[in-house]
This record gives sequence, structure tokens and C-alpha cells, in this order.
Amino acid sequence: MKILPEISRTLSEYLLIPGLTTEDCTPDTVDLGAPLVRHRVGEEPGIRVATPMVSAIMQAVSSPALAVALAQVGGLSFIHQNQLIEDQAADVLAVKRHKAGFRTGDVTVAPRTPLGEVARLLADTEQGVAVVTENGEADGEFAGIISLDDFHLERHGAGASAGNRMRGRSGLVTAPASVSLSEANELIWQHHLDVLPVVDGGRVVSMVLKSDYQAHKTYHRASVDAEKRLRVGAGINSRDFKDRIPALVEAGADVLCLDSSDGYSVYQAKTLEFARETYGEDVFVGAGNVVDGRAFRYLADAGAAFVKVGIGGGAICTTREQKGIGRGQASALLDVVQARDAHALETGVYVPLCCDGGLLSDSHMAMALAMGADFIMLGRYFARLDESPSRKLQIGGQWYKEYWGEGSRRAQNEARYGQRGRMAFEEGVDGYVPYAGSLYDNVERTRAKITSTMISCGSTNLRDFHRDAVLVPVSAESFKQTGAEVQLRRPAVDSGE
Ligand code: MZP
Repeated sequence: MKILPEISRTLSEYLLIPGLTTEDCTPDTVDLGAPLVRHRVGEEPGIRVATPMVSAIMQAVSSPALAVALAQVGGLSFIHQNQLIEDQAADVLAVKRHKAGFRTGDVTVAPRTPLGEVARLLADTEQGVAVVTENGEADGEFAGIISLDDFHLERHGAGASAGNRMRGRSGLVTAPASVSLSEANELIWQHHLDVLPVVDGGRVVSMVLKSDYQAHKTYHRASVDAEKRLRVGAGINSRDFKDRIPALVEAGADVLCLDSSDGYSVYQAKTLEFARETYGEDVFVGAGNVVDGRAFRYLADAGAAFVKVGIGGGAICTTREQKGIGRGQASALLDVVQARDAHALETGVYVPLCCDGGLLSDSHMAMALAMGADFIMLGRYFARLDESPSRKLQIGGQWYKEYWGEGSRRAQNEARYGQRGRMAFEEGVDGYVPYAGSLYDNVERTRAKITSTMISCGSTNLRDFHRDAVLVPVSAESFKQTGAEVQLRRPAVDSGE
């Protein structure tokens, strides 16, 4: 037995001391771009993200709809692996079939066309939306709209029938061909539409999607690769990897990630070895999770493309309570950052770090990046948003979205939490998180806050932020003084946290 001398600390236990802000340090000059995968020091990584945020490998979080939205704003999703291989590959394909900034085209279908058939038609023609006309012909009377998202909503049990969705979607609000994107956006929000048909001479000529306006505003940041396809990642496990990896690679996944609560294992090394022997340097596989430098080194030496840090800190996680395993996220991160930097110095290879779990506020995210994380993985944050696949419901006058852990009975993620193929006990909870609106608005606001923190610290990019950030641990007494001290607080305008 050995007891480490340092206390296990969380991200809330630190504050940042401002650095000198110079004139060239402004919101326009701050670059939040980060390497996603291993690369030689001084060379460009195979994948970079413009927004250092990725979505958790979880049923309640990473669906194709969320992956499309997150890639459009410069982040990346990992489609969850707690499903059949063919279903996960289909989800990856659905994201890869969306082109960045894609618009609708000329697919027309008749009312009550089965959703599967519409989805196939859309996939074959690389369109996002089909127009429903009363006779199924382009010159028929406009009756509604079906999008690829409808198919996924239905498949994931949102309970919408084709007919309902068609009626729900159509709204019969149309815009003239001369409509500007911002006018279209006004109409979309005013009438609660997902899509707005644009008509010319009584014919639908195109469509504006709810996301188009935001995508247009943030388009230059979109995570794209060959032929402007949106980038997407996918979770894998160390059991069926010999079948799952080839299927996901074939579907076009840009990066894979081992999904485990404790990644310090020979099983992860064997999975990484299989990927390397089969695909050489062409397939990137991240590994984890770890909470110390030893485990980082083991996975980095085994070829991990990046390493995820964090055990027991997730908003839905009860691992620390159930098994006594874990470490405060700040202590874990600081230890692993040292090991990453030592490894880079020694081998000339930089293996990025992902801070995963327990990031409850934008200031936690800024703190994780200041401490040396290259990018952050979020579950609760994305589960609260329109684009997540979970149900939205009203409880006591407030809107919530469901959010459940992969270690909960509901998720039954045996590959991640099972012992000998079955889950003997739960390590996660099933609950609700306050609904927080659209991913586009939330990510924009989070980017603004992180940018503002970096400006205060005088850094214009994350590498400088890692090098120059000055952190101080806070005492229990000063911790109490962190918030505002007034008797009654007006509700915050910012619903992001
Ligand atoms: P959070 O962003 O919701 O706080 O945490 C998300 C992370 O929690 C995931 O990326 C994963 O590492 C972890 N997780 C997922 N399910 C469980 C569980 O059921 C869990 N215990 O800990």
C-alpha cells in the first residue's frame, strides 16, 4: 500500500490570476483551435478542431443530429458504442452524408411514404430534407417536409409517426425566394419551425433549416475533411473491436475512441495494437480514461491517438461511491499533463489530452484548458440541448431533458461497465437536467466565456494559455466568497449554466 502525499483536488479549488492583456489580445485574435490526435512536435496533427469541445460517448448525448450541429460549430461528436455495430455505423454514415452548410434539394415524396424509404432516398441523393407533396411529384401541392432527423428520431423511439412528423414539420409558413438568411431565421423562431420552405411562383424552390443561420454564422469553423464532409468520431470497446473498428472505418468515422471508465488495462493496449497492425497510421484511436501519469504513459506507448482523463467526476457517475475509485479532476489532469509533456520531450511525439467529466460550468472548462487539457469532453452540457436525442419534458413548470449514465440500468452498457459480460451493479444514475436551448447558442456563449478568460490571462491560443496560465488553489474560506452576495438575485439572462 502507498499513500500519495498530495490531496485530491477538483477544478473548483483553483482560480486563475490575470496576466498582462496586450492590444493584440482581442476576441477576434483568440484562437481556440486544438490538436485532436498525436503528431510529431512542431508538425501539424492529422485532425485539429476549431472548438475544443467533444461530446461524450453516451446514448443520451451523441446522436447524428447532435454530431452534425457540433461539427458545424467546430467541435466533434463520438457516436456511442452501446448499440449494434451496424446501427452505430449507420449513425456515422448519416453524419458523413451531411455536407457542411448543406442545403435541401429536389427530393419529393408522397404523404405517408415510409420514413426508412425517405431516409434511403435522402442518403442516396445526399440531401438533408425531402419535400412532401400531395401526389409525390415536384409540381404537386406542398404538404410537408421530412428530414433525415425524423428518421433518427423515430428509430430512437421518440414515438413520432411519419404522418405526425409531416404535419408537425410543415407549418405551412413559407418565405419568398428573396428572403435573407436572417429574415428566414426570424420566421423560423417566430413559428417554431425546424425548416422553412422557400417558394417562388407557388413552387417550393429550396428550404432554410433552423441550423442554417447559425451554421452560416459559424461556417468558417466547421470540422470538415475530404469533400467538405462533416467530421465525426465513434466509440469502441475492447471486446468486439475486431468487428466494430472495420465497420466504423468503412462508414467513414474520422477518429475512434475506446470507451471505458478505467482505461489502464492490457485490453486497451491489445485494441490499439489491432488498430495499428491493421491500419498503420491511417486510423486514429483515442484511449482512457486515466487519472495518473503512469496510466497515460502506458497508453501513449501503446499508440493512443489521444488520452482521456477523468474517473468518477461525471455528473451522472457513482463510481467513486460504488468502488472507491477515482481522483479529483484537477489533480488527475495536472499529473497527466506533466506526463504528456515529459513524453513529448523524450519521444518528440505529442499525445493530446482530453479532460472528461464533471465540467459543470464554463469556468471549469476554462480551468481545464488552463491546466493543460487540449480539449474537453462533455455529457451533461450537451444532453441539455435541443440536438441531444433524449426526451424533453416539463416538470413543475420547468423544462428538462433526460440524462442517464452509461453505467445506469437504463443504458446497460455492459462493454463499459460489465463484469464477465453483465452488469452486477449500477455505477450511474438516470435523471433530468434543465433544458438549455440550442447547441449553436450554447457553444457560442461558452466560446465567448473561454475567450474572455484567455484574454484576461493574456493568451491568444491554447498553447500559450497552457504555458502562461497562473493558477492558485483557493482556501475553503475564499471559496465561500466566489459568488455574488445579494439578498435577491434577478434570474440570469444566460441560461447556459
Ligand atoms: P459529464 O460531462 O456529464 O459530467 O460527464 C460525462 C462523462 O461521464 C462521460 O464522458 C463518461 O466518461 C462518464 N460517464 C458516463 N456514464 C457514466 C456512468 O454511468 C459516467 N457512471 O461516469
